[in-house]
Amino acid sequence: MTVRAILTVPDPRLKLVSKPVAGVDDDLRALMDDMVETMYDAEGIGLAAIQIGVDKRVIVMDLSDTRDRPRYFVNPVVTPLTDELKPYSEGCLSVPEIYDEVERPARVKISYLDYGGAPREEIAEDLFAVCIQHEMDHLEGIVFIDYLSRLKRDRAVRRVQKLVKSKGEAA
Ligand code: K1U
Ligand code: ZN
Repeated sequence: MTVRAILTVPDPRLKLVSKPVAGVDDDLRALMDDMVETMYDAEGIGLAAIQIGVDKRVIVMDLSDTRDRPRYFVNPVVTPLTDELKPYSEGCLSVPEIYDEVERPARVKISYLDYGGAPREEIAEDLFAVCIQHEMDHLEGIVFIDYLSRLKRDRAVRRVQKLVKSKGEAA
């Protein structure tokens, strides 16, 4: 398993709409293994394939305290089950050190293929609902700062560029 580089804003690849995968095979499982390794290394709770530059509709997530329960969502489809919107202060590994509130449906249904390629359906609430909708947005080329005002978004991008530059210089 390999830790891959995570793209940060304003990388244009983060705007791509990811493509459905034909099915789950060993190559796709190797990609998902790398994604989980990358998510753990970055101390995130979720990751979409496009964040490591791969435009496939694949998401990994681990919401456990023990960081040993990875979950895999291939070709996910999310359907809101309520009009109730809940705010949450979101973060993103592609927008490091920036947090801001986004409102999303509080309860959703997720249909997807799992690590073994089996079709699954489940209901998500709370942080699970927030995270899967945030990751689904990545598959559509949307980053959470796109929901903020232009002023906030531009400021976030500038801060990330400065952070990435300073880390590059220190390396
Ligand atoms: O997509 C990503 O970059 C992963 C992102 C997932 C996410 C976190 C919080 C709300 C929505 C989506 C992260 O893992 S950000 C870093 C993080 O671990 C975190 C941030 C805020 C709350 C909980 C966790
Ligand atoms: Zn994100």
